[in-house]
Amino acid sequence: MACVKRTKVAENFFGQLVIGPPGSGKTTYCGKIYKLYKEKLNREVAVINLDPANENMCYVPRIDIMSLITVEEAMGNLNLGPNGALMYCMEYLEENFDWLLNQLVLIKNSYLIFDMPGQVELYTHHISIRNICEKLQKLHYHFCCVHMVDSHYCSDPSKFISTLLLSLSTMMQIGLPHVNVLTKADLMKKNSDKLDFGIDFYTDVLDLDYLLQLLDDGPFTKKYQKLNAALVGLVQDYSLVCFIPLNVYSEKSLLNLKAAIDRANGYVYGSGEERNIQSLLSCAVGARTESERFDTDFM
Ligand SMILES: Nc1nc2c(ncn2[C@@H]2O[C@H](COP(=O)(O)OP(=O)(O)O)[C@@H](O)[C@H]2O)c(=O)[nH]1
Ligand SMILES: [Mg+2]
Repeated sequence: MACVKRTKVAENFFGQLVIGPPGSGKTTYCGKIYKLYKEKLNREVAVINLDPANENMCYVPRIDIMSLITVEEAMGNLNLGPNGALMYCMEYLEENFDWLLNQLVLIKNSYLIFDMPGQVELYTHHISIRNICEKLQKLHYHFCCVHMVDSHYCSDPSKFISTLLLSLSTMMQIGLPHVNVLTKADLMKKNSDKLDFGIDFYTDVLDLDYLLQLLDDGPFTKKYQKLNAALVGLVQDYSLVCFIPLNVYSEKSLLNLKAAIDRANGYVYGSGEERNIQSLLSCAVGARTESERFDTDFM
């Protein structure tokens, strides 16, 4: 008689944490990708707002931190400024983790999209969001960070090197799989004649020696040649940062990003959604699929 070993398979949950500086396009993206998943891809999906100062939600959140606490309340009750109040709200959420979890467990079989607050210090050195993610990971929530940065920062070498450092330090601090995104790629393409390099220079981040030359010649940064070399060297040594361009108004662009995110958080393996041999193979070697190769058609 065949001996069948029964093991209880834990339920897995998948999703993405949409992070990035204020105004980078997080909320707009959450609204658009929610619609795409739901209406075009038939994926059960829920958006969760964890930004306690979110003003322009273009979706109906399934869970909303603003019903627990808002930045305005924290400012008024504790006499804090906007940044301090936001930090407080995230610490309050960490203390009230059960408030979040009790609602999350009610959302069955849905892919989760978290619209996160924008202050960068929450991801570069504050600990609450990292702690919340760690707790959820232990409960079989498989997330990746979708880190949105405005492509406007490509317009100036010193802004671009800051962007690279921000992305790198966020990747280190949060410790989740990461997909870095250059948002508003439509505007980037429109203004590409004003950029120092071709668009793929900013997305692929392969050879920063050219950037170093510009920094060393810049009116402000030429004073700091050793520092410039050290910063560029740091980014190159880690060799972790590259970007996917996103024009949120283009379906092709959203699908291109979706493919990378599905691989980063493991959704492509763990869900019942049709698996694509090509993407599995390319994931195994860490490559991009043909359709994900840099393509300016959609920008
Ligand atoms: N042209 C263009 N504008 C965008 C894009 N994504 C977002 N925006 C605009 O950027 C602004 C800030 O977006 P929002 O989603 O509120 O940013 P958040 O603060 O990161 O949540 C809004 O006016 C959006 O319409 C894009 O891909 N292209
Ligand atoms: Mg927002």
